[in-house]
Amino acid sequence: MNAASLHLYTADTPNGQKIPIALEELGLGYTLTHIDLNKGEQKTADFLALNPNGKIPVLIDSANGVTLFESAVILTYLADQRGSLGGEGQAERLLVQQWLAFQIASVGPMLGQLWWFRHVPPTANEQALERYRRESMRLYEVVNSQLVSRDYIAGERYTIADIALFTWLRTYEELDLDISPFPAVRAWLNKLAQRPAVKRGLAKSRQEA
Ligand SMILES: N[C@@H](CCC(=O)N[C@@H](CS)C(=O)NCC(=O)O)C(=O)O
Repeated sequence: MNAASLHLYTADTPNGQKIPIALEELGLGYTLTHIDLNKGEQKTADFLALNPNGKIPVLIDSANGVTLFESAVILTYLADQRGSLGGEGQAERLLVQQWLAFQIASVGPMLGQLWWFRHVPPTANEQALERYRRESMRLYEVVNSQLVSRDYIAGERYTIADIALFTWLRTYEELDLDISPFPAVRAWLNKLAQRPAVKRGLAKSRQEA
């Protein structure tokens, strides 16, 4: 891997924002193609050749002949290549992977469904909204219960697991969720939002930088 060899396909969504943030944190240069999800660019034949699942993000590292989809795997690849942000020692590395899996398997799907049921159907499906709202609040509580006694989700070090959870948990206003019962999550969100690399990564996702 070298800076010139990295090309990212992404969009301004929680899964899409994670990778520019990690690349900025790791100080890696990269080129970037924005995929217009509303136009269905993620379902074109060219894109499906990169990711048969038709979703962003996708990272190509031409120096290593690697094409990767699934954001947790891309984050792990970048952290491994750089020897940074992936946790130190087996115990911490496993904790990072555990919280990454929790984000991918639970936080993303539940908050994603809540977003869809809030913003897309012309008439509200109250049962679906209630189910995904309750489950989302429960997941905020899980994260809050950890952050009351540690600085970051996997311990005292900032890692790719924080990045993955951050881009999702910061969307509470769009989801109409009241996070006042979770002060540790709010403080952690504010802390991460102030990191220069996080600001740069979000701006890149929005095509502002
Ligand atoms: N588990 C995947 C989820 C990827 C994902 O859902 N991407 C969304 C944007 S956040 C997407 O491409 N949606 C467009 C579609 O499904 O057509 C990951 O973490 O990379």
